Amino acid sequence: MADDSNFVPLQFVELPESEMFTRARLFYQQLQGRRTTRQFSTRSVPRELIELAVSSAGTAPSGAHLQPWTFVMISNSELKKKIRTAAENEERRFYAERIPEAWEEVLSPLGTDHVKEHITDAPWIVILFRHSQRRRRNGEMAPTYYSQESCGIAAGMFIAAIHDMGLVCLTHTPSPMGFLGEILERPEHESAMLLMPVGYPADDAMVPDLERKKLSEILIFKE
Ligand code: IYR
Repeated sequence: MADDSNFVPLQFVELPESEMFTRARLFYQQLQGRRTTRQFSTRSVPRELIELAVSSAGTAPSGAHLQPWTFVMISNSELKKKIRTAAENEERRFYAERIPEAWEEVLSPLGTDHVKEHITDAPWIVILFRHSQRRRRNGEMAPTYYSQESCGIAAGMFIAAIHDMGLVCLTHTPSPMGFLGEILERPEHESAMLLMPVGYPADDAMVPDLERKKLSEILIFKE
């Protein structure tokens, strides 16, 4: 058992149940309005807004509290162009040669292709790097734990924060994305996991007419 001196009292504020219901409904309603967007306006967005979303993401729980993530925020046009070119080169091969039939079956209704305008249109590109290892104070490398889960949770919190502040984002996964670590000069133990353009949607942005699964399809009760 850890030494008590490592612990502080939990700052828990209990809410009346009626307020819990009100908040829970509002939160759901707010998230229900989120849509992944592929067409971005070039309109600028203050850097501090995106920094706040990264701060929110950084509150995510993580395996052994190792916080195995680095977020790289890019607004530099030259760098965005370089990343877009590299992503499109990979994606061109993916769509033309590598895409398995079963994958094409579920992707074609979404109308995606190798052209990635969002990388240069969006004012900010946020790239989430997952740490597969950590560096000890003495410089030695040691494992991280549940880094996929931890980064997945952090990404979800980032996406929710972006939506909540009234902006949109796309969870883009150029495949493979090793080029991002090279271009952004990240250390070997960090691998790019998500590339997220963030900003305002284009005036004529369209999204697929999707339906979300009903609660009864995603939830099983054992009472
Ligand atoms: N990485 C490709 C393909 C792609 C894969 C999935 I799964 C998507 O939901 C959407 C696209 C691309 O970004 O186009």
